[in-house]
Amino acid sequence: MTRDQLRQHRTLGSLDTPRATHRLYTLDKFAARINVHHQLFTSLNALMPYQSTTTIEAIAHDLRAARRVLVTTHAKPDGDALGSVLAVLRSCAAIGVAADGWVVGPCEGNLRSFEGSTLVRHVDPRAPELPSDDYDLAVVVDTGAWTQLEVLAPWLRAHADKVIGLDHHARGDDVASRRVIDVSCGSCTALLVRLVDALGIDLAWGADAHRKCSIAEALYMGLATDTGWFRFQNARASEYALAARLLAAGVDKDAMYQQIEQTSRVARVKLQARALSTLEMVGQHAAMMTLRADDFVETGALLEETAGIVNIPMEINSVRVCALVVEDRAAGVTKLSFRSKPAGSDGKFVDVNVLAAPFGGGGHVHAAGAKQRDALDVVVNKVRAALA
Ligand SMILES: [Mn+2]
Repeated sequence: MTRDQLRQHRTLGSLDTPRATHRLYTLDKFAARINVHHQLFTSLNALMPYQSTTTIEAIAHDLRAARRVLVTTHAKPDGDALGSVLAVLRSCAAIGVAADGWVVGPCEGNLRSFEGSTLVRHVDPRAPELPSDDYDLAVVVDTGAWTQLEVLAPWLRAHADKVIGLDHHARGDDVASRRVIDVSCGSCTALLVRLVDALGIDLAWGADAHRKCSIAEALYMGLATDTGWFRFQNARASEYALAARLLAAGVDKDAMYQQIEQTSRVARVKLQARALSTLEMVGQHAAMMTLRADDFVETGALLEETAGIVNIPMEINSVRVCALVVEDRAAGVTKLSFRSKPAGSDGKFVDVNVLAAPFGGGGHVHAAGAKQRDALDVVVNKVRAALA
């Protein structure tokens, strides 16, 4: 069990929302047609449901006509976000349009290793270097939420007329008035393959002698990671069909799996052992684990290496909900992570967003977190009581 369960929760969260009504969409088109004052249009746009306002073909046309393109995605990019950025950058290169990636970090090194010679600027959010005005088009992929764009949000607001969006999430803001949103895509890259096709580019474009750095590889990185390597609900026939196309285009799936998923340090696996040694069942359906500050000192693991550990007790048949309590001595807080399984055959599940609320936290139905000022042992007792 690794980070991919986290990805599953995010993806499931985006799939369970019904599509917005069609009525407001027509209003959006009406507003555009009568060319209302820009500010009015912007405020109308903010009220618009998060759904497509243009077509892949129109975006392909915009890309061909562009002089210099900025490509970005949500901060702390995951495999789908970075894969989407790389796929658009390589597509621009294939049609001879200059393009730069601008990504707000941090981004895991195992993902960055797929960049090859494709230029991606990793912006440090604490000391951000911002883009110049020398872009006539900006493409935002795998998000449409202002908060996720962090330090790049002001630049995108200032260049709103140049921004187009491609996303597969159900919720988003008015980052891109021209956008294509398809929640039926298992990854953003599953949407982007239509753009690559519309541009008439070979999926193997960019491949080196070792089959690396192609558009297909970038698309597969997003597809494989967002579907939990084709195990989650969002891996449907269309995702397998796309995988087949990408493998036929030369993707080395076994090398990619190793390069993305099997990169833990020894210290991280030892930290995992520490967590597991504290595993406690609370009743039949809840599990709790604890990591003390000393566990990090003694294993040499970093705080960020706890990612995914909370999910391990999900392997237990009866477990429906898990909690991981982590002592962060440097920050003087105790961190809580909660996860739950989707509804089983009896239709029952635990809403961890509700569970985290009394701890001053929240999140999603199946993934939530919180921070407490109390000492570890006090928090552990509170969590045990909440799970009982
Ligand atoms: Mn995604």
